[in-house]
This record gives sequence, structure tokens and C-alpha cells, in this order.
Amino acid sequence: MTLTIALSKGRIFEETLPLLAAAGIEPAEAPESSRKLIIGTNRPDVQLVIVRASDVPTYVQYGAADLGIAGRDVLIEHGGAGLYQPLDLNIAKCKMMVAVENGFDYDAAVKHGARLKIATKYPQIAREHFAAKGVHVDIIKLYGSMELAPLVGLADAIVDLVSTGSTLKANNLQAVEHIIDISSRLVVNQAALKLKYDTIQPVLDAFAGAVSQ
Ligand code: PRT
Ligand code: MG
Repeated sequence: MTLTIALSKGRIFEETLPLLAAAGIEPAEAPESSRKLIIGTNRPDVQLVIVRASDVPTYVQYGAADLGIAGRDVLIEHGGAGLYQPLDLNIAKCKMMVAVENGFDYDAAVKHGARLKIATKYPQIAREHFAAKGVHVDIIKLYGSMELAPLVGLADAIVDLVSTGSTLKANNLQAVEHIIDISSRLVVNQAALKLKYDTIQPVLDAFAGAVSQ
């Protein structure tokens, strides 16, 4: 039985390589330089499928992939249906933050009960955060470049991921609130875990042993 693992290109792929190596899995080629969406490995029974980061939970939920690696941000927005999430891999770490243009008095706006326009790729996380604070918001869903929204008057604030902070800085924005810490997790299709237990469990064990704290 073939084991299929869903991964996204870029930081998650790069940071997953050592974990795969610990499980004795080496990709046959690099997704950045290949146009192939299905990548073989040194193990004839293991293949990788390369999908958009936000699509990883969907492939695993429907069993098109047995395993996948996805950010906590992506998993919260997806909802997690049909997914077993046994392991925080402690990779692709960043923070979900509220950010505003320099000079915008966020605390005063919140204090005065202003209705805030929030641009984000993460409507679920944003909605929960502001509901818990009792702040009324209009969520404006974007698919990228959230940093632009406050600069052109589309939104008062953004909810986005921050790692080094240099993207905010380059766009005259500042973080004003921390929402949650983000890292990537291993997700497993629940039916596959039963059907392919003998193949999947050793991979889970190898990943668990290789996670750095
Ligand atoms: O790019 P694409 O639209 O295909 O999807 P994606 O952006 O979801 O994928 P990718 O590969 O960029 O991110 C995959 C996962 O990595 C995310 O789901 C997060 O869990 C995690 N991650 C970790 C990050 C970052 N760090 C990060 N810094 N995802 C995105 N960013 C972006 C952020 O959105 C902002 O635009 O990087 C920019 C900020 O970085 P700094 O260093 O300037 O603060
Ligand atoms: Mg990206």
C-alpha cells in the first residue's frame, strides 16, 4: 500500500526534510525546481504530493493523502474535520498578530467602541479574536498582501502572520496585539491510520523522535 504525504512548497517543505530523513524518506527531487506535483522518494511505498499550504487539510480529510503537514493557522481556518492531529512539529513558527498603520491609535479605537474594518486571509481566527474582546468588526477577506489594506484605506487593521516583522516594517505598519503562536502540525487521515497502521505508525514515531523542542 502506497503512503501519500501532502506538503506545500517553500518553508514547510524545507523544514520537513529533516523529519522525513528521520523516517528514512528522501524526496527524489526538489519541488521548487520540478513542475511535478507527485514526487517519488527513495522508498517505493512513499510518495509526496505538492499542494497549496491551505489545501493540505482538504487532501488529507478526503483521503487523497494519508498524511500532511499544515500550519495551525490553516488548520483553524479549515476546521479540522476528519483529521487526526497527533503531533506539533514545531516548524514554520510565527505569530498571528493584529497590525495597524503607524500613527493609528488602535487602543483608543477599541476603547471608544469604534467598529473596525479588519482585512485578513484568516476570517475565522480574526472573528473569534475580536468576539472574545467584545470588539465589533467587519471582516474583509483577502487572499494575500494584507499589508497593503490599511495603507490604501481598505481596512483599519489586518490580522496576519508575522515572523521577523520586516514585512510590517517595510510597509509602515506595527503589530499591536498578539493573537496566537503558530507552528505546523502533522495531520493524519483517520481511516488511513487504521488501514495503513503498519506503515503510518513508524513514520509518526520517527517524526516524534526528530521534533526539536
Ligand atoms: O503562499 P501561498 O498563498 O501558497 O500559501 P501560504 O502563504 O499559506 O504558504 P507559505 O508556504 O507561505 O506558508 C505556509 C505556512 O508557514 C503558513 O500556513 C504558516 O503556518 C507558516 N508561516 C511561518 C508563515 C510565516 N511564517 C510567514 N512569515 N506563513 C506566512 N508568512 C508570511 C506572512 O503572511 C507575511 O506576509 O510572511 C510575511 C511576514 O514575514 P516577516 O518575516 O516579514 O514577518
Ligand atoms: Mg506565502
